[in-house]
Amino acid sequence: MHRVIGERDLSETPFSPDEARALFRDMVRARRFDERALALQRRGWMSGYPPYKGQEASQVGAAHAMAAEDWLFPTYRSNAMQIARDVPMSDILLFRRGRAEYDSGHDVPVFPQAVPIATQIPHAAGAGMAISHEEDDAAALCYFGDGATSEGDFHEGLNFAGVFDAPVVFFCENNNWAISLPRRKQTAAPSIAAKAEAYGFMGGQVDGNDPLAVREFVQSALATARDGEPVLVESLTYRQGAHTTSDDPSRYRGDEDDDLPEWRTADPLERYEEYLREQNVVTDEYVETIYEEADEELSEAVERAEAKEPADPDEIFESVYADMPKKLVDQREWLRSFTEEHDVQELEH
Ligand SMILES: Cc1ncc(C[n+]2csc(CCOP(=O)(O)OP(=O)(O)O)c2C)c(N)n1
Repeated sequence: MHRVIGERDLSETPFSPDEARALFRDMVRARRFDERALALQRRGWMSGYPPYKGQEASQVGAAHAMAAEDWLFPTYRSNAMQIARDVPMSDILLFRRGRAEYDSGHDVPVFPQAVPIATQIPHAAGAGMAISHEEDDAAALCYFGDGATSEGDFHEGLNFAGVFDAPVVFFCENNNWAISLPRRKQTAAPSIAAKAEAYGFMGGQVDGNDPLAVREFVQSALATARDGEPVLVESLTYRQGAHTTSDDPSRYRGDEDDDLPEWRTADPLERYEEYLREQNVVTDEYVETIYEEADEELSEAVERAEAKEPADPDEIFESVYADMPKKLVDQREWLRSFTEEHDVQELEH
C-alpha cells in the first residue's frame, strides 16, 4: 500500500509546498462544488446528481499526476477530476442539465462522462493504441469504479491494452460500493490490483485518501505507461454519501463498513489539512482565502449555467445513428408531444 501521510514529511516527497497547496486548493474547489451541486439538485435545478464526497483526495491526486496533453476518460462520479483538470465548473453543471456539448469550448483533453458502466475502458485502450500509433507523447488515464471491474468491457479493455502495449493507466477508484453491492461481493479476488497480473502488466494499491500518495503513485504509473506498459491502479477510498440523489444508503449499508480502517472512511480533506498544518505549509488565513475563492468561482459558474437555455430534449436522439431507426423516430415524436402538453420545468419541480 503506497502512502505518504503519517509516513513521510513533505520535504521527503518529490513535491514542493506550492504543489502540496495546489492539491489542497483543488480538493476544496471539488468539495464546495459537490456540496453546491447537491443543494441545487434538491431545489430541482437538475434531475439527479451522483456525489463524490470522500473521494476528493483520490481524484485530485490522480488529476495532478497527469500531463497537460494526457487524455482523461471520466465517469459520472469523477467530477473532482474534471475540476482539477480545469474543466470549467459551469460546463459540468450544464452537462447535468442535459447539455452534451461543453459550453465554454475548453480544450482540456477529456472525453464525455461515461454513464454506462465500463464502456469507457475499451475506448481508453483504443485511444492508447492510437497514441502509440501516432508516436505521440501523451498517455490516457481511464477512471472507473470497483463495480466496473465485473463488466466484460473491463476484461476486453485491459486485455487489448496489455497485448498492444497501450500507454494507459487504468485508475480504479474503489469506494467500497457499487450502488448497494459491497466490494466484498464484487469479486473473490484478493484485490482489484491483483487482476493486472492476468493481463501481463503491473497493478498496485494506493491510499486513496492521501492526495500526495495518489499523485506520486499515478505519476509513476503514467511514466511506465508512456514507456509502453499499461498499469492498473487501485485507489482505496470510500463513498461517504449516497450513490446518487435517488438512492438511500441506509437501506443497505448496515454494519458492512465496520471493518474498514479509519483512514479510509475519515474525511480526506480534514486529514490533508491537518497534515499541511503540521508541515507548516498552510495558515488559517490561507485556508480561509481558498474557501472564499472556491465559493466565488462556484457562484459565477451557477450564474453562467443559469443564463443558458435549457437543453433541447430532441438532442437525446441525435449523434448515435446516421439514419435514425423508426423506433427512435417514434420515441422522439412521443417526447415532443409530451413536452408540448406538459410544462417540463414544472414537472422537474
Ligand atoms: C452497463 C450498465 N449496467 C448497469 C448500470 C447501472 N449502474 C449505474 S451505477 C452502477 C454501479 C457502479 O459502481 P462502480 O463501478 O463501483 O462505480 P461508482 O458508482 O461507485 O462510482 C450501476 C450498476 C449502468 N449504468 N450501466
